[in-house]
Amino acid sequence: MMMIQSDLTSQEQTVTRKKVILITGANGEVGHGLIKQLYKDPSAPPVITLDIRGLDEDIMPYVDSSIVGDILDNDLLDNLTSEYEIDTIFHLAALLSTHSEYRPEAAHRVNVQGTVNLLHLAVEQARCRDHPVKFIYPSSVAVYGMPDLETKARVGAVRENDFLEPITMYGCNKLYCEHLGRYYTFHYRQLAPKAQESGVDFRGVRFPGLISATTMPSGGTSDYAPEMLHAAAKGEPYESFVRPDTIMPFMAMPDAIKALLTLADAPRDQLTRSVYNVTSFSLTAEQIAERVKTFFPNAQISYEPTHGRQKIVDSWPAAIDDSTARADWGWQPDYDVEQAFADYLVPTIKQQYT
Ligand code: AKB
Repeated sequence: MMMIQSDLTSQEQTVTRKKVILITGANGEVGHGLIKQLYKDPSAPPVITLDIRGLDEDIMPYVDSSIVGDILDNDLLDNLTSEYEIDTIFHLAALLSTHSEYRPEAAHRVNVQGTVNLLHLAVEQARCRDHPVKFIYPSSVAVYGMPDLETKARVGAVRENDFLEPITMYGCNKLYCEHLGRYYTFHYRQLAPKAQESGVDFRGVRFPGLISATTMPSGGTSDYAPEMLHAAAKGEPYESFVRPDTIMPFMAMPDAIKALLTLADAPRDQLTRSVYNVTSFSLTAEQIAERVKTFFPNAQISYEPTHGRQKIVDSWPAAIDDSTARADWGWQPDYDVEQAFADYLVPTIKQQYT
């Protein structure tokens, strides 16, 4: 990718700003894992975080500074530009699928306008530092919309360009933002008299449902899987809001962090797409319950499907095909379903609740 033109005077360019990685929505479950992993990497620039909620106390020692604020606050984002040289943005802030259905317009503001604001920040940063800014974006299996259960069962793993008719606000937001990322990277201001690249190097992954042993998701529709496990570990009964035969793809949290970091490190010229599927294993709700009961034999799991959330998970594919990520940047998960439960989820969760 070419170098970015700079409008700054040489005097302005000599003002040194601290080189950092910015993580938005850092106090969510992906953010926590990502921060800890980046902290272990001596070659990674320090991390600054931006979240509407304060960062949890136990994560504070791993970051350079944590800003409490809104990605819709443009003044705040402008201040970041003047203070920091942002090398990479992990834009994790979003309202998840269930929350977004209750507040669709708010979801659009946060998920779409928030992303536009961060993309604009990346353009400004790239100009100031005369170097591209990596923009790492977690998209979701929610961008897909399977027309019916028969098709879902018949087609199995879907590829990146198939069935892109999401039925949720969140899915629509994620799909549109994937396109925005591609636009900013390859077509930004294409009619300007002096064509100039934006300097945004956008890379996205479409995550399946994520299961973390240490944090609970909030506001998602794939949440029944982690909720089932955490309830069993705490000795509490759990009522699943989807049918036992409901199937979708999942991944253990450490693999989600691995996917973000591996994609961020991949050489640009090896990437053939802006957004890649990544996945690990597909299970029905009943198969998850059976695994949970293997490790927590007293778990009480029942099923009380709610029409709306059931319909959302039914619209997501049973599996996603991540062969392009495997071919382009060597993606492969560390945890298959056996390892995810036996080596990561169960031991970590037992430690947490005892
Ligand atoms: C959600 O349920 O909204 C998320 C997702 C599948 O992206 N976990």
